[in-house]
Amino acid sequence: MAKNRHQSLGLTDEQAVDIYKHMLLARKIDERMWLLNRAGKIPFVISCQGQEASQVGASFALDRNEDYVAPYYRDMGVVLAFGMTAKELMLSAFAKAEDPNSGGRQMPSHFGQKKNRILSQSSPVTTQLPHAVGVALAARMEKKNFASFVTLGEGSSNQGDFHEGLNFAGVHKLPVITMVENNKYAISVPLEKQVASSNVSDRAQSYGMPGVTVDGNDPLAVYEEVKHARERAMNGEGPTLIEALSYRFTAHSSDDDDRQYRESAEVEDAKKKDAIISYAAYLQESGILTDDMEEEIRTDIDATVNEATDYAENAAYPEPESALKYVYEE
Ligand SMILES: Cc1ncc(C[n+]2csc(CCOP(=O)(O)OP(=O)(O)O)c2C)c(N)n1
Ligand SMILES: [Mg+2]
Repeated sequence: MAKNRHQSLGLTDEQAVDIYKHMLLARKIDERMWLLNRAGKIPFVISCQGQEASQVGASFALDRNEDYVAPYYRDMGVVLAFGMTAKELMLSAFAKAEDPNSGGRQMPSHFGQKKNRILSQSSPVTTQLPHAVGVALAARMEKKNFASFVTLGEGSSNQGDFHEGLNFAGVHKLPVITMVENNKYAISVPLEKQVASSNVSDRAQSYGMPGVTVDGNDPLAVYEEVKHARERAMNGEGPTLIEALSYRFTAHSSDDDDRQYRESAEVEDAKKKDAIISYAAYLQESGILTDDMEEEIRTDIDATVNEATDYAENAAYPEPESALKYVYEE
């Protein structure tokens, strides 16, 4: 990576380091969740590991005080950047009453937080896409200046909702940005058995919008594309489809054994391109991250993750009767 690229993209040194802090925080929370799961303390993990650069790079290109996001289950980097805290994520993992996503009712990683404009998602993949298109339609109808941003996996781009949502967005030129996080697998199904076209972004053409494929391990490259897409959206030029290429470092979830369908050598190879390492090196080479700063960042993040874990572990469960809440009008 060429030095000081962030400056030519309009990012301050502080913002460039902040991107790194968010990526690392997401990674560290995720790693802790796996330990808690294996220790029998939390029931389920579905990881962001390997996708943090795409998620955080994209989020920093949005207006994090105005735009709406419809994330999918791996998007810990997106929801952290939009204001959800480590503590809130842990409360969700432990299914505690204070979990802002669902009060401990939903599976973990089914994000939703009104105050941070994070749309609640349901389990059938890609249902969030038409929702995000609807939010963009609302922006148009109410003449408001915000964009809506939606993410999904590449396997999920084969669902009907993808076609219906993007076609509608294209016809009406709505301010919605779709980012497909292509991590090469849909559970056990490799990319070549999911998608017949060379790139998922090739599909944009049939919806009358630009489609780009970007290196999802490079947060600045993703930032640049999403920023451009947001400018288009705000100028009334309509939607954009972005495909961010990365790799899923963990098994699909804590209930999956990926040794059944991929070689560990392939995983190890992908980890050589880990954005946490390459982006830290970029910041070091640009002279804006020193060893001392890195040490301080890691110490702070460790403390944040420890505090969040302890708080959530000791927090109260919801009352059993509360499971009946919000089923009918309430
Ligand atoms: C409509 C629907 N079909 C199947 C599932 C089960 N399922 C959950 S995640 C997943 C794989 C999705 O793969 P991809 O879109 O590539 O996202 P990734 O998990 O790789 O990030 C499947 C099949 C589901 N949740 N919803
Ligand atoms: Mg995938």
